[in-house]
Amino acid sequence: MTVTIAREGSIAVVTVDNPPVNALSQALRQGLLEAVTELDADATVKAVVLICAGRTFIAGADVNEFGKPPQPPHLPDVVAHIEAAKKPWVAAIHGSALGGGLEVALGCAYRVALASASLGLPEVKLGIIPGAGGTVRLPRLIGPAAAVDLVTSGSPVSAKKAEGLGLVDALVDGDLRAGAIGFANGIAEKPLPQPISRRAVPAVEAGFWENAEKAVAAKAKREVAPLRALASVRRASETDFSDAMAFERETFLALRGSVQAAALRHVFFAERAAPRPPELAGIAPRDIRSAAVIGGGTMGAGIAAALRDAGLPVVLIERDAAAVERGLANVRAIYDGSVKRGRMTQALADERMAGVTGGDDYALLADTDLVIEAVFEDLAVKRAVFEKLSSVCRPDAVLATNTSYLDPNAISDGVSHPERFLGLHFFSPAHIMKLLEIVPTGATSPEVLATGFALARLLAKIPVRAGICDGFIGNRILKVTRAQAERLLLSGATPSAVDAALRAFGLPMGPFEAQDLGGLDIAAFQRKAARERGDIPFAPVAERLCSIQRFGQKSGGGWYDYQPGDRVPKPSETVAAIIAEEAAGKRQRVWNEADIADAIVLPMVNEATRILEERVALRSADIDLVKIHGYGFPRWRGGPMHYAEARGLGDVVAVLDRLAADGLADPPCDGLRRAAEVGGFSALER
Ligand code: 3H9
Repeated sequence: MTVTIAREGSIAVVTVDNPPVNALSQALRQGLLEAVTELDADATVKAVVLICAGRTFIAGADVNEFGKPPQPPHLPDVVAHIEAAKKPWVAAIHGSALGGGLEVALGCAYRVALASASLGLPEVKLGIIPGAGGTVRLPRLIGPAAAVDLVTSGSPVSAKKAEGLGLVDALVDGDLRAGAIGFANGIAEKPLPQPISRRAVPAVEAGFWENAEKAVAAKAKREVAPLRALASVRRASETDFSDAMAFERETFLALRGSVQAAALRHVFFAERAAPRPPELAGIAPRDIRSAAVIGGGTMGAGIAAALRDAGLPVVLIERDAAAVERGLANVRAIYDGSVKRGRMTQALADERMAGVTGGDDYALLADTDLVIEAVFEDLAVKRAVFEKLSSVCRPDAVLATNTSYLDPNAISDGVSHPERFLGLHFFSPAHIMKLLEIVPTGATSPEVLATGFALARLLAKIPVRAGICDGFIGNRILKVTRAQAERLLLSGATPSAVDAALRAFGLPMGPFEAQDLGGLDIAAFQRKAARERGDIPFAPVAERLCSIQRFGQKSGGGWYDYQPGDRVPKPSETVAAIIAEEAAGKRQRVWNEADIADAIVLPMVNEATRILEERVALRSADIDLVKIHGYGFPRWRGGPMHYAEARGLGDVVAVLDRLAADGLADPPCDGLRRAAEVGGFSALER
């Protein structure tokens, strides 16, 4: 039974049990409606506690139902019934009261919560707005300013903060059920409080809505839902309850079927599927209780902080005492930064730092469960590290390389017990970036691969399995992005036009701005290594910029010029002259924003399809996660593969054919043509 009723004296306890997160399925909505009717009719009941079994209070509408027509009873009606109940309902909240879950709680006369609980309306993160009175009741309960924050950000607040806002009436210590029953007994004889729907919305200062609109629009960029959510709170504040409810519902239903909502739902489910890939079901990971990092540079320090933040004791190994000190200072700088930004207390930072020890003696790793190598990208240097690790570490210790473009098979050559070796490719800054590419070699055991995924869960990262090729999934696609960007320069586009077009598409930065920020020297170094392997990377302009020491912001100029102390990119005459020389004799055309975005994004999709065909990625959704979490691809577009499918693969093929005919892109690969014929990438996912 999804909804059951028990009695504790004159208090009825309605328990919702709909694993895993008590999402508001049709059966649950029906069960709640019937509970109201039954308890209204029961004269022995004075008050009702609504509580949930399992890990959380109701976490929202059932996202699985969003692709289908809404089934009655509709949630707004269920909430209205609870609000109109003859007995006071008390929502007893643990875990998360989210979306429709919070809306149900807003229908209750009171809300009590464990201090560890959180409450929020995350709908905008799914491309929709609350659809059961969230935008209408919230401003009536906590005022428009706080309601705007909650609804337009989609971020939950802690129960303690919610209590301060007036969203929670009391915090419960210890046993929630007992505490909530105690609270219910305390209010059972009191008159029912005025339903939230009948309360007035407090007035706002002049200009409040205009300012809120500017702030929300600036943050949302091209995402639609946040501004629509704001419009709904505004309507709720300026009109009566039933008109506001109708406006909210209409907006909710319109957005529910939108392209952005479908993309965000796709990402929601892809993110939840990623940590538990079906091919590893039932394979037990090894225990990881201690970790070490070899190399204390930016990457190594970030990885050390990520491991430490997950509660592991960490040893940082460097060449000599001075390098150990520098490495530890790099880790400390990360924690100092967190304290400065208010993300962490000094005491917590000190505690984290106390769990990081440094040394230059590999013997310190004799009993470490996991060692991650993050030294210079040089095969001989890395091999030397693993030779030492092979001789000191336990045979069951997991050994990982953080290489971003060397071949892990070659690095692991000579490692004792090679089944315990794998690639763990973190993204910089490693303590912040969510993506983790997990790269098994030919010898990695399933158990060690499963350990990589378990580690990602521990670190709260999004893991994606990647096969071995130059650049794995993410950097291999990035190479195509950059090559396409240069192709456009040679055919009439400017760096600023390309960057502006990709920002308009939704990326936080264009490819040239991004290279200036990160430094052109890193890619130049990688191209040199690629040439030594016999590849022919395409970067004629970037090569020339590097040859005159234009490495980006750090050298005062790269693709753009920079004034000293100013990071604002200015078009560069030097660069324009180099582009003109390189473009001499090539056909020039006029580019608009949409064509530029197509000429960069669709070749990315083409390369991603090859990656799928070659089984370097197992699922197209994995590629979407890589681009969203590692490279800033707009989440609301669902990632490049979802974007291509939503746009229509036939159209993607046609555009690529046209670009290829003009020499501006590779023609669509066979896999892409095949996927277009059947209308999706699942055909390639074998
Ligand atoms: C809404 O409410 C609209 C209303 O305003 C309008 C109504 C008219 N539906 O994240 P986890 C599954 S919009 C269906 O790993 P955690 C998830 O796929 C909704 N399934 O757990 C996974 O399945 P599996 C607003 C859901 O403990 C399993 O539950 N609500 C839903 O780390 C565990 O998930 C939200 O956006 C759902 N709503 O975190 C809340 N939620 O085991 C989104 C989860 O098969 N959910 N699943 O892989 C969350 O934020 C987290 O799941 C939560 C638990 C914090 C609750």
